Amino acid sequence: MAAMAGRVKSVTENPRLQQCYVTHGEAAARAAAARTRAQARATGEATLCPLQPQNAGIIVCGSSRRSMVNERAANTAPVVGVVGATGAVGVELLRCLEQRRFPLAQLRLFASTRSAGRKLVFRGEPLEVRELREDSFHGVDIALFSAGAATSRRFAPLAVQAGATVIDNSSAFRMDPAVPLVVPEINPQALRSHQGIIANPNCCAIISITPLWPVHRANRILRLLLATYQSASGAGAAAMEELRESTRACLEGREYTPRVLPHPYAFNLFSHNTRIDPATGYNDEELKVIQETRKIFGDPTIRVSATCVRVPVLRAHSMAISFECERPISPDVVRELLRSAPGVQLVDDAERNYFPMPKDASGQDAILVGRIRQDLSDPSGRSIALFVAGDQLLKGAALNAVQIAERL
Ligand code: NAP
Ligand code: 2RA
Repeated sequence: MAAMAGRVKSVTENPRLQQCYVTHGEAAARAAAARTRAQARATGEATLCPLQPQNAGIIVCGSSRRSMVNERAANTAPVVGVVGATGAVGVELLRCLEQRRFPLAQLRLFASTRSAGRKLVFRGEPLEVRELREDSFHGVDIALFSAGAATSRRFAPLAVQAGATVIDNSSAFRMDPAVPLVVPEINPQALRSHQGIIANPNCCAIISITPLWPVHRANRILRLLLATYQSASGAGAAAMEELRESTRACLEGREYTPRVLPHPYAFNLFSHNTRIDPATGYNDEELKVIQETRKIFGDPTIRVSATCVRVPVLRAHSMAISFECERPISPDVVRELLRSAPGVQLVDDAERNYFPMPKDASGQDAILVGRIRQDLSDPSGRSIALFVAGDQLLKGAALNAVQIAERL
């Protein structure tokens, strides 16, 4: 969270917000106040959140219907809502907020009716999960969504209307030109243009291109080929359970009928469980990596191809990557560029045959990168092959979202 400094301003002093309240009502004024706060944070100026319920005090304005609302005390920490708090990503969002000591006025947890009433522990205290409803966002400043694209499409606009800034882990808004798609290590400047919703990219896109960004800046990448080895947790908590259960059944010689994923998972691997696009033959996961790479890099000309595969690993995705640069490039130059790259850790020990593994990447913030070598299929010396492993629940989802929230 950017440090709050400078003069404190409230809606009572801000004629634009007062007028907005009078003309358009509380929800619109709250949205405008949220935008003002974001701008103020970007410029280092502090504001009050006067339309939030936990602010004490009174502001008086000229609406004929509602002339008074509660104004908060000068509390600049936001109220954060986590939508999908009980899921594989949701649980990690809570951990990231806790471990990174994210400043909070309040944390509210939401899920479906199935989990309403459940308690999750946050900072040592049990917090009740509430059913997500249309009026859930009253007083929420930042809403972290990880409950699938359908839920985001329905509820994210309501959250924005209520004054929240949404950081969405689903694919619902990623390719919307009005929505920034952000990896803080790559394109933090895109956050400046948000209009209430910020999209967190696809996990494979984040994990594969974060280490490539320093290379792209030094020697433009023209073409990128990748093959993924995606873990069960990428398909949610239920898929992790299916991997455990089916493996147990297989070892005990019992029949197991898959319920979550389309194919037997134990001691097997299969093409990613998303729809195949009839026009291209690529599945949706592969198309996301292709399109999102272009948007995040701000380079519509980069040529990308991907083959996405689900493997029987519980956590952390891996990728074999090959890329072609504009000019010749050596493995040593890539190693040097990555040694100081943010969010990246080199694991490239040829002597011990020790390279990135999902086991090592699990629970780690950093994306592990190794097996850096010249791609021998390109005699021009412009291509490099490497291997990465990254925790897709963390950098591929929860951590990236919290890093974005820290910049608001
Ligand atoms: P998950 O483990 O299946 O969890 C889904 C969460 O959403 C649960 O908390 C569930 O609540 C909640 N939910 C489902 N339907 C809901 C509804 N109608 N209203 C409110 N809450 C609802 O899935 P996940 O893996 O965490 O993925 C969540 C989102 O993050 C997806 O959009 C996914 O594409 C995205 N994502 C996932 C990963 C990953 O590695 N898993 C990475 C990047 C992005 P209940 O407990 O009540 O069912
Ligand atoms: C996966 N794209 O299938 C997901 C993670 N969101 O692994």
